[in-house]
Amino acid sequence: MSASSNFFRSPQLSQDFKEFLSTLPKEKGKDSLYRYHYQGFWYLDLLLEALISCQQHFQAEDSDVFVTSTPKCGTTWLKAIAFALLNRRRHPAASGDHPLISSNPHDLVPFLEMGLYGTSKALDIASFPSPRLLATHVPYSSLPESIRSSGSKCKILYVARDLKDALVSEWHFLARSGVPDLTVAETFKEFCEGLSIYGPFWDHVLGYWKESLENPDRVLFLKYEDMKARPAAEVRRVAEFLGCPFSAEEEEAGEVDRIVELCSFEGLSGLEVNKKGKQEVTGVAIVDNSSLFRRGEVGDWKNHLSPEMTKRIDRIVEEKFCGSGLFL
Ligand code: PAP
Repeated sequence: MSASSNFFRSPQLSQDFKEFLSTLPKEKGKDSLYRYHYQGFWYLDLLLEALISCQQHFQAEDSDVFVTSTPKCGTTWLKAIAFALLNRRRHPAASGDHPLISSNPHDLVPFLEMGLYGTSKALDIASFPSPRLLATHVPYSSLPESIRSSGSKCKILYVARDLKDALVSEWHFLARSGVPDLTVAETFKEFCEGLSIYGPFWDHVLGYWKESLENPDRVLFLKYEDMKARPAAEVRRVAEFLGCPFSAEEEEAGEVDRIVELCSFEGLSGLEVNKKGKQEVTGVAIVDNSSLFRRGEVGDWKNHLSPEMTKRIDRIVEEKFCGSGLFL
């Protein structure tokens, strides 16, 4: 593919950081942008600069809640659910002026590294209400030490998804957002080689999976497919994990179902803000909010991947997950 991407903005990197980048292994993606290998994962330069600054400066608080994922696995959805759960006293799901009705979930739950440490957008952490609700695509092993340290009590929600659906979702998203010549075969190859942004996909998923087994009070591992199959049960699970389980009165009043409905694909994608609004994705690109809501289904990969592709990617994932107890 020869098209140069207009998806990501030209980075304004410092000289010191450029020198540091020159020491890292790099690979050119099919979108013509370089990925840099840092601590075992692949990053675009601007994301990496923000991550390193975040690693050096971010101080977690015990009450912090993080929505984590590798891209296209259900971040927007889980952000909405976490926001609705934590704020339900102030904003009951049925209230006509709920913030999720007028704001995209990404505006309500900013990305830690790009929102707070990115060059293009600096939020003031001091102004965040408690508990602070933030998101990140950063792999577990590269999270700032204050989040991972053994004494930390902050809560981490992680959502994973069938790699095949994530890659098809990523391909559509990039094609729609300014990389129009990208083929699904090119995206497939990049995922298979572990070169997707924040990839390798399987290492990202396994990092959080292992941590969820070792520290189940700290990391809750969710699957997109489970959330689609039984949304109310998964919403209850998230509420319990976050220490805000539904009371008998709330159950009786139907608050669980209201949150499920408010945060559902149909509920969010039909809102004016998500049909017409725009979004600064991780601080590096402006995209239509509608591009974050495509089909919201399980198994759309069947419409795009050949039997050979399916066989190859399933074999890779099976090998990588072998012995972990994880099935996606
Ligand atoms: P991000 O990493 O850019 O934030 P993310 O929200 O993780 O993206 O993933 C987008 C996918 O979630 C899209 O999947 P698709 O391309 O297969 O359709 C999007 O449609 C889906 N999605 C967004 N909101 C919801 C929701 N409320 N319920 C179910 N799926 C959703």
